[in-house]
Amino acid sequence: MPDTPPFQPAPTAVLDKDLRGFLERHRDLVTVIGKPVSIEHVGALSAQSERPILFNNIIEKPGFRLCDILVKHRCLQARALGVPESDYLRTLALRLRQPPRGLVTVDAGPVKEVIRTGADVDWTALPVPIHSDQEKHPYITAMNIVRDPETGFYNSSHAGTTPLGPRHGVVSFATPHTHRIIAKYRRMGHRTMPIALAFGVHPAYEIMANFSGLHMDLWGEMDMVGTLMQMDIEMVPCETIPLTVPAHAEIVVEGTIDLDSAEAFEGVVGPTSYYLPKTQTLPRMDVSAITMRADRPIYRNHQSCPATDHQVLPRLCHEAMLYNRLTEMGIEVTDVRFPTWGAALSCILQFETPRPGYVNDALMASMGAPWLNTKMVVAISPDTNIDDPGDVYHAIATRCDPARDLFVVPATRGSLYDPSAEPLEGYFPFRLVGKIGIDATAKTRFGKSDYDRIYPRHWGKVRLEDYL
Ligand SMILES: [Mn+2]
Repeated sequence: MPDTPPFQPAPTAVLDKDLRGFLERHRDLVTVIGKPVSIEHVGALSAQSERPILFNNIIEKPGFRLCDILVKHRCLQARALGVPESDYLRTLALRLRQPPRGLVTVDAGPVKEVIRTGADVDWTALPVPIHSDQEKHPYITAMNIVRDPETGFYNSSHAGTTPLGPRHGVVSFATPHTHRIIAKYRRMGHRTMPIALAFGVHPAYEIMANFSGLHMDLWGEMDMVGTLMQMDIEMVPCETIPLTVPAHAEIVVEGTIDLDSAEAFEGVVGPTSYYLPKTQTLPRMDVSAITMRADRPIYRNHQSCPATDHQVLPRLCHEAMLYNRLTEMGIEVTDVRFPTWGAALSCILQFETPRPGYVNDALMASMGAPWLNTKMVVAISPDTNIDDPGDVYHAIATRCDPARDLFVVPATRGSLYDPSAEPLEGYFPFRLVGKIGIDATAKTRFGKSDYDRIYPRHWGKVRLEDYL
């Protein structure tokens, strides 16, 4: 008999089909800004919010609303999946192990209430903010959809996109999977690749769209959204390209990537909050249609610095995949976290050590992950508060003997966004860096009770605010 029964997530409340339904259902968490706000100030204001924020009155863009900060914290991520916070990670991990539900094509949907094609198309009319004081151009962070020309699977990512005119711009494809799909189009003799940007979808779409890793020929991210949400995902055909798009999105931009183009472009705001890489060579995108809702469509922004959804969202499926890898070893995982304050370079593993030896294997499995986000991996015990950087630091300071409880691996794949990593001559923008694994778990070697944390008498029971 297994020690624990197989995990069954709590029955999911039927999720909302769209972003506006999600925002309405979770209005207890949403900060609604009714005062007039300049598009210039949207980024700095969004980044001060820990919760979903909705701007109803953008001075320069009266026809639109804008929202951000949908998944920054666990409590928000759990809302996106419709499960209690305590069930969130293992629910995501379980659903990623299930077969793709696929997509349902329908004839019509709210995203088709307004259709603009030809000379009526102008994507600079959308409320696209400039994200940092280093950038000269507005920066689109929407979910994009491309189709693998061999398998037909719908791949999604959030490639940063810069509008440079009413109907053209450049796209920074960061995920290796999209590069492979582009290579397939080229190999098959195509000069262009159809692409759609979907703005304002339920946040569960975005969690799935940010998957990156080992699914290559099993499915595309879009094919798994219904698996994650436990519902059919309705897609409508595009007006000008042979793709389907989420019928319940707020806004969709249709276009093509010019596969012969390579435009020099200045850098990007990396999730490390540095302006790296400083220069890029990017393909051109030509826009052929915009469709959207009629009633003040909600533009979804992902403010990219300093600590926002940008650090968190692309790492949520990583956490679930690491959960699965550690669980395969027989570890009962309490949590896996790429904390916002880890700059997308660090990961924290939290578990009770079954016996000596597990921690280093767990650290190695995570340090050797497919992505470039595990430069510094820290293992902690369940009594360390993973939400508190100070508590994690305390565990490193008190539970790790650097002479025996950490190890460094030289010369591994570095992040493009890590200024400490060595730029690789001839392989721009790739970099080389070492990795560190830190065992900051409670150990029993000098006496079990040595690691019991102590707190004041009545801690957590008496509250200062009751005496103010
Ligand atoms: Mn993919």
